[in-house]
Amino acid sequence: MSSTTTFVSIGDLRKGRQAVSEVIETASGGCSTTGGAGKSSCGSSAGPDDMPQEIWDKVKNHPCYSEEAHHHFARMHVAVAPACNIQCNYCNRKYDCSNESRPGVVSQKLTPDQAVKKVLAVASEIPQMTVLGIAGPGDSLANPKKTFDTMRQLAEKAPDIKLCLSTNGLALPDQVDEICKYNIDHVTITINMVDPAVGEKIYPWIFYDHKRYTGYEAAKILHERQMLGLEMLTARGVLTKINSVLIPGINDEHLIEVNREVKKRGAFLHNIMPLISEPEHGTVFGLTGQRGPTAQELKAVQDACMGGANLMRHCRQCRADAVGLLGEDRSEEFTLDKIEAMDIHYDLDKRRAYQEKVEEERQAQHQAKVNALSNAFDASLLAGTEELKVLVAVATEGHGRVNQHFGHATEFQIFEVDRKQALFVGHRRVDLYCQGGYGEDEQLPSIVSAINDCHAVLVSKIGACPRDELKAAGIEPVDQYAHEFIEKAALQWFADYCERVASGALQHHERGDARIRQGAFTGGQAVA
Ligand code: CLF
Ligand code: SF4
Repeated sequence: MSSTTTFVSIGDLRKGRQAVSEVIETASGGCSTTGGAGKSSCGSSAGPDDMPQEIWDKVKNHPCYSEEAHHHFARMHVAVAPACNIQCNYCNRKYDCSNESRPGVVSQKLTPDQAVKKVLAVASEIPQMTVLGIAGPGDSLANPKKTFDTMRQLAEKAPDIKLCLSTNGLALPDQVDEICKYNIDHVTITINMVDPAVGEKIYPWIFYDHKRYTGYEAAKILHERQMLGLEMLTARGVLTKINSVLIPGINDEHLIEVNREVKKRGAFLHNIMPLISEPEHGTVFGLTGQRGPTAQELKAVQDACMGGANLMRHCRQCRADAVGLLGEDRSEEFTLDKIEAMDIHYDLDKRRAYQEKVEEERQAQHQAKVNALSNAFDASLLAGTEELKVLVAVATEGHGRVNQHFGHATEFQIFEVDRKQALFVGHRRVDLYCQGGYGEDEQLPSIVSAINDCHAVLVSKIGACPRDELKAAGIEPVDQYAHEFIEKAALQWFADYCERVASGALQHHERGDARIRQGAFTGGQAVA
């Protein structure tokens, strides 16, 4: 059953709906005068040419809202929101919010004053930290006093930091005014369904309007509040991202409808994340054996949503107290005792100067990609390769470059490359190969299987043993683009790959069941 507009309103909900139509009609007077959706082509890998300037200004240094920005800019979370007003079957309160965090206890819950001090400490040490998010460990809006106390102080003391929060959406319609008051112009709502029949398999209960609801009724209220909150935010110009947890067999195909419905309501981005359900986390799904999706299943659902709401594919399912670039965690450097000993100096000019340098590097990366596209593909040498499209895995420590040793990678970024573009499509976590200075050969099969749909892996360096193992699995190890920008390197490798295919030196095989045979890398870019 489609769920979007036909439900009977409940009490305040009815008032809320009336309120939102008023807001929509008077949208230009809100905390921002622009609609949230921008032009239809804007999205996580979009640039300034794809969206209005005022939207670009909001996303250009937000590592979650801009795929390009995540190579250069950092975010941090402060764990000031411990309580939650709903129960998700993928969450255990002893762990971080599974919506926004990978499981693992939050090291320290903070008061708003402690949180503000921590933000100023991180800002003075990490000038590329541009975004402060409140993402749990419970729900930010189930703890409105703590959340908005923190935001209010930061809006005054750290005016250059963008404010961001994530919520399950139940309390959202009541808090939109507060969100706008503190200029929180990025909000994430976790929406896993637009049909309560699906929702009741995910949410056993909610606590709403002083009452506990269960089953279908609970999911229906949550759904209506989520849709209403989304409409209210986009009407006020708040950039709104939707997170969805992909739960195989429960909402996988349904997420295509979710994507359609949130696009209709002006969502800026849709981030489809894999369910994490290890039994040791003690969640309902973990204990009942509900599995998460494979990387390939995740990509298939994301691909099926292409053409709808724009997709974010670089999410790292951060902890609720994460600090640093996406995918790295420096929170251990900023524990309360360490902050006490720090000389905190929040220097706005120094931060701006640093961020300008980062912006220059980012433009250089963009230009390198444009140049590679116009120079790398010599049509006369590449006949018959026009339709080729392959995945490559990249080892990177950040700054948008191929700058990590194979053995030091704990994840690979995955790019889909053809003759028109190198498009970031996700990342794959892997076990560390190099431990204590030595390669752990027993890790290799799991690393290879994590990237077994890729044709090549781009690294700054790689040892003889993993190189042989990758080649045997049909994955080309490539280290001659060390420290180059990623897209440029991927496009140049792909141009060479196409040349080898066009000349007959190499036979192209689709990855998956069909593997390139061992020994096929006899020329060109393969690392000898
Ligand atoms: Fe944090 Fe979320 Fe704001 Fe980003 S995270 S509150 S939007 S600043 Fe980002 Fe982390 Fe994914 Fe969240 S990578 S889990 S999407
Ligand atoms: Fe857990 Fe977040 Fe769901 Fe609340 S909204 S139950 S904290 S996953």
